[in-house]
This record gives sequence, structure tokens and C-alpha cells, in this order.
Amino acid sequence: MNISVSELIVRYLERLGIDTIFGMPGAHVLPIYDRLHDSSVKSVLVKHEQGAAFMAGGLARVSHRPAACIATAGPGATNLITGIANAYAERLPVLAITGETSTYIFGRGGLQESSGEGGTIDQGALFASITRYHKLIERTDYLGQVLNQATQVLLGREPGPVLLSIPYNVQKEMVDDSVLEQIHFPRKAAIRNTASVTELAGLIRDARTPVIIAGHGCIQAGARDVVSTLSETFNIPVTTSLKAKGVVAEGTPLSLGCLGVTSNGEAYRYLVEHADLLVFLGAGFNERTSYLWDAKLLGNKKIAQVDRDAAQLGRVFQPDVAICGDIRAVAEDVFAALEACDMPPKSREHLDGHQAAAPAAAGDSRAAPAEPFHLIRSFFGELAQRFPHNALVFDDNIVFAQSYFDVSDRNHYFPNSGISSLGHAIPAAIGARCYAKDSPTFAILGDGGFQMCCMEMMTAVNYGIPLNVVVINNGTLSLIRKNQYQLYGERYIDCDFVNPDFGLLAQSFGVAHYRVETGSDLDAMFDKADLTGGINLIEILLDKHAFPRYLSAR
Ligand SMILES: Cc1ncc(C[n+]2csc(CCOP(=O)(O)OP(=O)(O)O)c2C)c(N)n1
Ligand SMILES: [Mg+2]
Repeated sequence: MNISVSELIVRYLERLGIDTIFGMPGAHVLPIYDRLHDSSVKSVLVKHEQGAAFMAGGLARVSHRPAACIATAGPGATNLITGIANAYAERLPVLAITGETSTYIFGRGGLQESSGEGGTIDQGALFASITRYHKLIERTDYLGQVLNQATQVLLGREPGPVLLSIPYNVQKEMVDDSVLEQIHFPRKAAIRNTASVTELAGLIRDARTPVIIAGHGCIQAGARDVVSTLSETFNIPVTTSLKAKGVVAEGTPLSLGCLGVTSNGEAYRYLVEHADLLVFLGAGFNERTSYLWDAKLLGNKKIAQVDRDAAQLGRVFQPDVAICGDIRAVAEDVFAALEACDMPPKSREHLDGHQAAAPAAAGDSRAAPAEPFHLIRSFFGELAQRFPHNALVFDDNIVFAQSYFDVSDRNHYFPNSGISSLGHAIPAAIGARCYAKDSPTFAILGDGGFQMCCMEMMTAVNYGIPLNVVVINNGTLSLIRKNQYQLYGERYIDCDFVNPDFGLLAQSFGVAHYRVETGSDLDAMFDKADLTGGINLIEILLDKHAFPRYLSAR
């Protein structure tokens, strides 16, 4: 049957299982919007296309499925860029559909033309380095092949964003709907282990104080339970990267918490003082996790590394054993090998001593009100207690959560780890909530970041999407202020600013507002606010002179 290309694109979205598309119409994408009317795909109108890309990213991150955004030619497409770049860095399967001027006016200076012809801006070039596949679809004869290639990227083992840019006239052309049959859905192939599981099991057997460093690869591989079992059965403590917080429930005896320059330093201390074997499971060793590649972390230790991506093996350190393979499968094999050789659990002597010497656990800090972060600390403590299992927490601040937020093994914590762009948390949380419809959803961010994307709160209002925005009101770009204090002799420039009245802002948005200045304000907020079904703007006050003690690299 003959259908328009626009209709075909909408059917393609349905085939991918996409039920929500985030975006803003413009004349050059109206044919596709028109076809959305009669489809199962619901469109969500955003305030800025950057928000649409972040929303799609948030949805993909929570659902592990493709998500989509749509924008018009020219400025619509360029506004998507930061969000798509973030999806690229996070390897999220985000499909961006953009319009373009009609092919027959390419190069003649059409309104918002971004074909790259005749000196116009070139969408393809702009997106080339932030997508895994991009195509300006100028004809229909290869449409099936293009959609198939897009599918392989979106559903493949190493997903990433895809841009399909479709000129206005092409959107209105007719094609046979059998084009859709050319799309193949890739199967998730199990990768074979290429190195010796027995060798890794041997390293663990011979170690006195092994530590697992769990990364996001454990979450991607669905390996949380296996890692926990490995840890508990053999008394192997686990520390995680920021993105893998909660792979083993934090606050439990074998969790060392998070490893990284902005964390409380406990995991670092254990690694340096006690560990004799580090087992990296799907974890990178980036600037933050590695404390700027601190040699003490790896020194005098055996190192094992398991990653599904061969390119990660040995990228920043030399492992004694490296295994390229599915993390869950390798962890299961290692567990079986250790059971088969009757390995006794490791002694907890060092771990117990280490934990006894550690400062009080996060979350009980109202005991120390003089401490400038006590409200934030208490907030995270309450959050962990009240929503131990099903909250979605999108966090652009990350510094505080790394020390104060105990993530349970089922709590979903999403740090802004992609390209670390301000303005991410609110739209990403909105996108995630469109998928996880019963999960209390939090966007945590600073007041600088808030003002980059706060209008997307109105998107939540427009569609009745429950959301809790927690803004840390310190009237400054704290990280910048901290750097200027530590590294530039207190020569402050362009860090402080005046905030809007958040109460009035919330009122004008029609959402609830809570101003948290004291511990009792915080208690009152937790008691009164509908954090599951409402839309709330929660403002936590913080002295602008207070910042965590860690030192930024530059
Ligand atoms: C889009 C973007 N621009 C600039 C930065 C650089 N940057 C990193 S943190 C920061 C300050 C953030 O201030 P705020 O959101 O108020 O959070 P605070 O540090 O005060 O808690 C800035 C400007 C960035 N990460 N992203
Ligand atoms: Mg701030």
C-alpha cells in the first residue's frame, strides 16, 4: 500500500516501540507532525529543542530502549545539539528527526535551510561527530536501507544517537509501506569470553584483600545481583563509579561507596591502605574516578579488568588479566569457578577496621547543624529512606550525592555524567517519568543550571507529569566560585548572581513551592509535599561561601 514518507516515519517509530516523541514543530516538519495525529505515538511539546533531546535521553536511559525527539530545520536542529551530544557521550539510543528545506531549493537560500548547499549551515556536518549515524534523506529509493541502518545503531550492542533529516518535499512523497519490511531487528548476541576466567578466579583466590570496582557496565549487563552474590559469598567489598552507584546497595557492610574525587574519600582510603587486587567490572578509570590517575590507587596491586568493549581493556592502565565479555556472564563464570575450588570467604578484618575508623554514615547529619551542608545531607538521607526502591533521581550537582546519598540496589540514580551540561536534570527527569509512570522523580540541580532549563517545568505542567525539582539556592555558580577561590586568589568574576523569587516563580507556574532553610522546613516539606504525584519546586538554601573541599583539576 502506498503511504507518505511522513506516515512511514511514524510507523517506523511505532515499530521501534517508541510511544512518546519530544519536540517542537516548525513548518519544515509539519507533514510528520500531521501524521502523529492518528498514531499511538504521543507528542510532547517542549520549550526549547535542547529539552527535547535531553528528555529523549532521559527516557532512553531509564527504559534501555530507543527514544525520539523531533525539530524543524535550521535553528530547531541546532538547538538539539547539546542534548544529542549528551546522548552520544552516554551511548543512548536517541533518534532525532529533523526537517529540511525542499530538495529543489537547496542552495538557493531557503528560509532556515541547513542542507549545507550554497554556503548554508550543514546539519549533517554539525551532527557528524555526535551521532553514530546521520543521513539527509534526499530520495526515497534507499529509505528502507537507511531505516535499517538507523535500527542497527539504535538497537545494537553499542547504541548511540541517530539523526534522520528529511526535506519537506520528501516527507510528502509516496512510498510503498513494504519498505518497513527491510528493517531487521538485531539480536543481542552474547559475546564469547576471550581470556581465561580461571586465571581471574585464581587471582581472586590468591588475593588477601580483593576489591571489586563496579562500573556502569554492571548495570548495562543486568549484573547487579551476580556482583552482590559474588561480594557477599566471598566477603569482597565493592566500590563503584559515580554512574554505578547502588550496584551493591550503599550503606551495607560490603559497600565501600563511591570512588571519585568528589566522594567522601572512604573507598579511596581502603584501596590505598588495604587492597591487594582490584577487579574492574565494566568500569572506566576516568579523571574523576581515578583521582586524576593517582598512582597510589593502582600501585602494588594486581589488576583484573572485565569489559564488554575490547577498546576499554588496557586503555588507561595495564591489567594483569583482561577479559572481553558480557559482565554478567563473566561474573557468573568466576563465581562458579570460585565455588568449584571451595574458596573460603575473605577475612573481614581490614574491612571492619576500616569501617570502624570511618566518619559517621551519610544521612544522620542533623547532629551537626554547624556543618554548612547539613540540609542537603539530611535531604539525601530522607530521600534514601523514604524512597528506597523506586525513585528516579536525575542529579546535575553530583558532588553532594556522591557523599551523602546511599543508593539502594534498586534505587535509580542518574548523575549528569555525559557531557556534564548544565540544564540537563529537569528535562531528563521529565523524559524518564514519561516511561516510569509510577516512580517518584527528582531533578536535583543548582540555581545556575536551573535558570538554563526551568521553563521545561511548564512542559511537566502542561502534560501533568509529576516531578520534583530540587534547586540548591546559593546565588552563585559554586563550582566556578570554588575554583576562583582555590586557584585564582579569590578574584571572583561572573559567578555570583541574583535569583528570581522561586516562590513567585512556582506560583506563576502553578506548582507547589517549598523553601528549605532549616531542618524543620525540610521535615515539613517531606511531610506535606506530594512527592509522587505532584509537581514541586523545592528550594534548599546554601551559603554561597560553602563548597566541598575537593580540588578541581583546573
Ligand atoms: C552548559 C554548561 N555551561 C557551563 C558549564 C560549566 N559549569 C560547570 S558547574 C558550573 C556552575 C553551576 O552552578 P549551579 O548550577 O548554580 O550549581 P552550584 O555549583 O552552585 O551548586 C558551571 C558554570 C557547564 N557544565 N555546562
Ligand atoms: Mg548555584
